[in-house]
Amino acid sequence: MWRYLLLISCCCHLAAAVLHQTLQDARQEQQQLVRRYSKTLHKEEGAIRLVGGDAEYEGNVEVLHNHKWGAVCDDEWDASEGEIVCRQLGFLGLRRYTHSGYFGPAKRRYWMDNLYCEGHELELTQCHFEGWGINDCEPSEAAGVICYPPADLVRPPIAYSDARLLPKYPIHPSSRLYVRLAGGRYASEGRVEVRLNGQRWGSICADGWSLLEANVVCRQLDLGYAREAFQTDYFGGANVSRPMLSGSECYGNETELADCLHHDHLQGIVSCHGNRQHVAAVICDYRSPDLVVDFYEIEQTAHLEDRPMLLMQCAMEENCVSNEAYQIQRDDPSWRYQTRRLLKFTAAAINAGNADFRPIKDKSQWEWHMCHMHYHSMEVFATFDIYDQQGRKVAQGHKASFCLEDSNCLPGVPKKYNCANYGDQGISVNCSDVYLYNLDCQWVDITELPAGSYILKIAINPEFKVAEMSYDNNAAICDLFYSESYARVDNCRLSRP
Ligand SMILES: *[C@@H]1O[C@H](CO)[C@@H](O)[C@H](O)[C@H]1NC(C)=O
Ligand SMILES: *[C@@H]1O[C@H](CO)[C@@H](O)[C@H](O)[C@H]1NC(C)=O
Ligand SMILES: *[C@@H]1O[C@H](CO)[C@@H](O)[C@H](O)[C@H]1NC(C)=O
Ligand SMILES: [Ca+2]
Repeated sequence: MWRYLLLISCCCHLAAAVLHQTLQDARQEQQQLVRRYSKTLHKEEGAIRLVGGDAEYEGNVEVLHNHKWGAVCDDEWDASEGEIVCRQLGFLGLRRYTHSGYFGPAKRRYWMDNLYCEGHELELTQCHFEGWGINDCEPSEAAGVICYPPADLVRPPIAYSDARLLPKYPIHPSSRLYVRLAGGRYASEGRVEVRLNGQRWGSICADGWSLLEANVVCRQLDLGYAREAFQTDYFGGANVSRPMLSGSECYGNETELADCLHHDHLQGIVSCHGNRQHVAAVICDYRSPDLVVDFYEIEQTAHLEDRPMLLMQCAMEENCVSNEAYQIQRDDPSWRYQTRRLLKFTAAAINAGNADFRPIKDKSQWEWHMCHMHYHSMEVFATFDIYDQQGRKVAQGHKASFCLEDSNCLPGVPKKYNCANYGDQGISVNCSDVYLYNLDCQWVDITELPAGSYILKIAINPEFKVAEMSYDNNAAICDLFYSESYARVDNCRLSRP
């Protein structure tokens, strides 16, 4: 009897203590929340907010700099950045990060591009980025988040219904999905119209419409490959053609749009956000480039180098070292004599398509990179990442931009593109652009990586921003063995970024 009472009393104490701790944690959390909100409220430098969503915990990200709000670009935007945003705003965490103007196009100038957060940052402005206002982004590249709703002590948890997180399915086999293009100047372009058996023709919601979906439409219609994917009313908007399908999401290799995922058409769910006039549209073309990673070079050339930071000032300006290096630069007066351990390798991209690969940006918009003395025509051309055996990213190279040129061509194919002297940039059919291991930034900084077995992933055109025939050959996934004195890369295979 006593024992039971004792036990109960113990339990009560314990429960009370836990509750007390929970309440204290919650209170602290709420105070932090209030502090961060007040930062937004009082328009302090570095404040962030979400715009364009249906609830306070979702939207495109905007950041305050010089008393002006600005957008954030989706180049290199992923879960690590989204997590910082959600936590900075006091939400419980990130449900999903969004890109391609998921919550509508950017309405303000871009303040931040190529953000890179390590995960410990408390605010977005503590992460690495190109510098205030430096970007190469179109309005359709706005970055956003959907956070978990806030911890709310007063109100019961919000019962939220988030249309964008509705389950998605392929078109049910009992229905047939017909597809056509309408409103274009040529048969090969227009808004995408669909008809489910028994219903009328309608358009597709613009939200999230990208080259992956557009490629499937062109393939299904025997019109070749997507040259452009638009979210637009240029070929007639939602007034002309009401959306009949939403949430469309293709992997890229589907033969028909019906095989891609969509919101549940059997339940009649059509959920559009962003600009409600805009619908999905494409331009198809039989000619298209197709870059392929040449992994043979990677396996042959991978090796380690310990490089003094003294020799890495350009690389540091271009974000080619891990964040720890910047900390050392700030905190250690003799930082120049410290070294970084680099995994270096040669990588090459071959154009095996039937059209030249050209940068998205016009020459006039290229950025001059003082350090490396050439123009960068494409901000995110390649990514180099290292994952552990559980699939967690443990190191990443920041070699985001390149100057594109014909380094080697098959016999009989003349070289056309050349970076020197403000030359035209691109990769011709049957030519390859080679990035030799001795180039600056052609590495992953692995100084903090413990010895072990890892996966090295090298991807080109990783965000699908330039049209290609296929993206299934744009990445090489390789085994990496690292023993502190040497590194070996082998068993590479082609994959999607
Ligand atoms: C679309 O319809 C809305 C409401 O009926 C109208 O205000 C708008 O002007 C229309 N837009 C176009 C492009 O026709
Ligand atoms: C597309 O690729 C994925 C991943 O490689 C594969 O699982 C799927 O079966 C492919 N689908 C088609 C239609 O080929
Ligand atoms: C590229 O090479 C392939 C295979 O060698 C050949 O069939 C094709 O005609 C070449 N294309 C051009 C434009 O050189
Ligand atoms: Ca490709």
